Amino acid sequence: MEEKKIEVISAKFLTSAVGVKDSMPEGVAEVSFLGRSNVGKSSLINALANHKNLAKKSSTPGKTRLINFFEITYNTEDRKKVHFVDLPGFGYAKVSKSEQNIWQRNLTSFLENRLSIRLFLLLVDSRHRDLKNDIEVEQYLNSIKRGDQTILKVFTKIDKLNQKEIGKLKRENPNAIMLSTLKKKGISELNQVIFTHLLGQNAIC
Ligand SMILES: Nc1nc2c(ncn2[C@@H]2O[C@H](COP(=O)(O)OP(=O)(O)OP(=O)(O)O)[C@@H](O)[C@H]2O)c(=O)[nH]1
Ligand SMILES: [Mg+2]
Repeated sequence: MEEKKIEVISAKFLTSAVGVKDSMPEGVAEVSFLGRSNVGKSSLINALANHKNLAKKSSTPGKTRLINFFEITYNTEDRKKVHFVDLPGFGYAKVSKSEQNIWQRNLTSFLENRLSIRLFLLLVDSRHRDLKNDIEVEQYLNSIKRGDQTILKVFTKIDKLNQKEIGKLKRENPNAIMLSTLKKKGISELNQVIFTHLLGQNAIC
């Protein structure tokens, strides 16, 4: 049989949830997209799913206020499915403190109790790599991570870096995933990584 690369053949929005209680039933393996507001979470979901407007991207930070579930179907013979979960951005300063606290509680409860999560994708803007907020989120994820879960750091918007800066980023983070949704760089590679992590299979079908 001819081997072919894993690709997403269809993607659809399933539901939005406020927290763990009104989320999709558990069962299908999930990848959670985390990162500060405006880092490019929704754009990345659209790029991976090869779908322009699946997840709403916006120039207004904080657009994604709910937990959004998407069903992703791969081109395997048995049409394997996973869920992509788009989470509200951390560190959005323009909403009131009390609203931020409610988000935070809903979000942490979701991350700590949702058994279906296999992979936490922590998106970090490649231009701003040592922000306190991102470091705190990474530490937090490490503290809640179960044995069957993985945290992967992904550097976004590398089209904003020059060659010298990309070289430095690579030297400092030899195994990191770097991508640009704008230039479609690193997207296919990340799709293979997600498939392998979520379904425990080689990304060849
Ligand atoms: N230059 C560049 N811009 C990008 C890239 N990815 C996303 N953007 C832009 O960054 C902005 C924010 O993108 P979103 O995908 O909405 O970010 P988000 O993380 O979902 O933001 P929230 O929903 O607010 O948490 C948009 O204006 C995108 O067009 C990229 O690879 N390169
Ligand atoms: Mg978003």
